[in-house]
Amino acid sequence: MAAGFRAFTPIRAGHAEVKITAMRKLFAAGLAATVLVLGPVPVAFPANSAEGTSPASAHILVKFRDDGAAAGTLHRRGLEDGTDVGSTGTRLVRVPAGSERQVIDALSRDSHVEYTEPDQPVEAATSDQYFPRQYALQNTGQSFTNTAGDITIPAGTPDADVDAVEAWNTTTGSGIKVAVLDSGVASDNPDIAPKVVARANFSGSATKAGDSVAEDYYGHGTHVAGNIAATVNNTIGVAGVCPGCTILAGKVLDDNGVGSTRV
Ligand SMILES: [Ca+2]
Ligand SMILES: [Ca+2]
Repeated sequence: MAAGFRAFTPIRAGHAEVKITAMRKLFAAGLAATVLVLGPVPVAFPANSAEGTSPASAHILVKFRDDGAAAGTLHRRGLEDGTDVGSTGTRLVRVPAGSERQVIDALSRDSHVEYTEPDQPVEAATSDQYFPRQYALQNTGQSFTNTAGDITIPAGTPDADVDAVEAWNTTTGSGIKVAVLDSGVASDNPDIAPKVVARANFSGSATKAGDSVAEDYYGHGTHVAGNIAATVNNTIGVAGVCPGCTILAGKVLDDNGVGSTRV
């Protein structure tokens, strides 16, 4: 190998870290950006509710570490067994109205209890079509089926999420540009295309005749960009975790999702 020659290292979307010095230089020249590293695409699809602010409902939710200890633990506090909430393993337990927080505090200190929380009214957090499946953003213990309707995703653990809905009350990332160095971003995707503020093609795939920009014919980059900044509350697609962010679409993987460190 000649001195200074850098080995050609194939990179496939989702499998490896990408080091693209040349591209960084080009992007950095005109754009301040956060550089993403390619990684496995999270299976992120909705959870469609946010906790309301109404307090007392005379019920609380309780999940026990050992369900065999549930009845005894509740009876010692004068509470009934409660009813199962779906297949989550959580119980809906009736408590005296106004005592919800007091009972929760007491049960939270019990070693048999995994978690307990108020049973509060919820309201739709966003109108996005698939937000009810985005349990990574808002996990209410929801169960759902895939778009084909042939796979059922079992209920997860409520609140095992990134608290995206709560975070949006503080910031949606407005003013932040995120560089997605991937297979490009589809210009005809109405949920993410409006968020793309710059595009550059560093891949081996030339823009095809008729394309006004370097398109994403592989799909991975569009998926990643959508997870980041898909338009929220527009009734379509998903909600991005950072819906106020904009996207710098750097196409470094070709139309087969392959690139190299030399770019
Ligand atoms: Ca949460
Ligand atoms: Ca959307």
